Order: sequence, then structure tokens, then C-alpha cells
Amino acid sequence: MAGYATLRNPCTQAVEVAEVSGADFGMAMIHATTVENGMSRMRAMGALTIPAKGEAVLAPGGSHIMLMDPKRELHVGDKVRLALKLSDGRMLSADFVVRRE
Ligand SMILES: [Cu+2]
Repeated sequence: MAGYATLRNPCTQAVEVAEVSGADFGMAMIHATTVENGMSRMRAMGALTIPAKGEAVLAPGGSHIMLMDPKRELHVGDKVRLALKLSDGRMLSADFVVRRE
């Protein structure tokens, strides 16, 4: 599964999302999608930067939260809470709704 969202930063300093986790998944990480030789590939991103007064978009075909090893059966409409750890140590959480692609 993959998590998509628009992350907005209203502050005057950029922030970095360093880690993502969630109780419903054994592993979650931020992936970037790149196209090499016509092949779409995913790779882990060290951190996701959200510019000052800007946003970072996680969307199909682009960066996304890769969600692996689900710990429960998830159905369309279920809510999944993910925690975002910023590189300064702050923790944020957000609820994601399960959808069929
Ligand atoms: Cu991925």
C-alpha cells in the first residue's frame, strides 16, 4: 500500500520529515519514484523536505509513503493513523482513509 497526502508547512523555516511509522504496518518509509531508461523505480528517500511556507505533495507516480507488512486487514473506508517524525524530533500524526486505487 502507499500513502498519499499534501503536507503544508505554514512556518518560516523548512522542516524535514525524517521517519514515518504506524501501528498498522511493520514498516513504513518515504519513497521517491524516478524514471530510468523508461522504467519506473522507487527508492527510499532519506528525508522529505517541506519548504518554508510551502508544501510537499505525495501523489501516485511521485513521492509516497510506502506501507509494508500490514498488521490487520484493511478495508476501503478504514482510517489508518500514521506518525511523522520531523528531523528536529517533533512528532505529528495524521489519519489516512483507505481507498482503492
Ligand atoms: Cu514505494
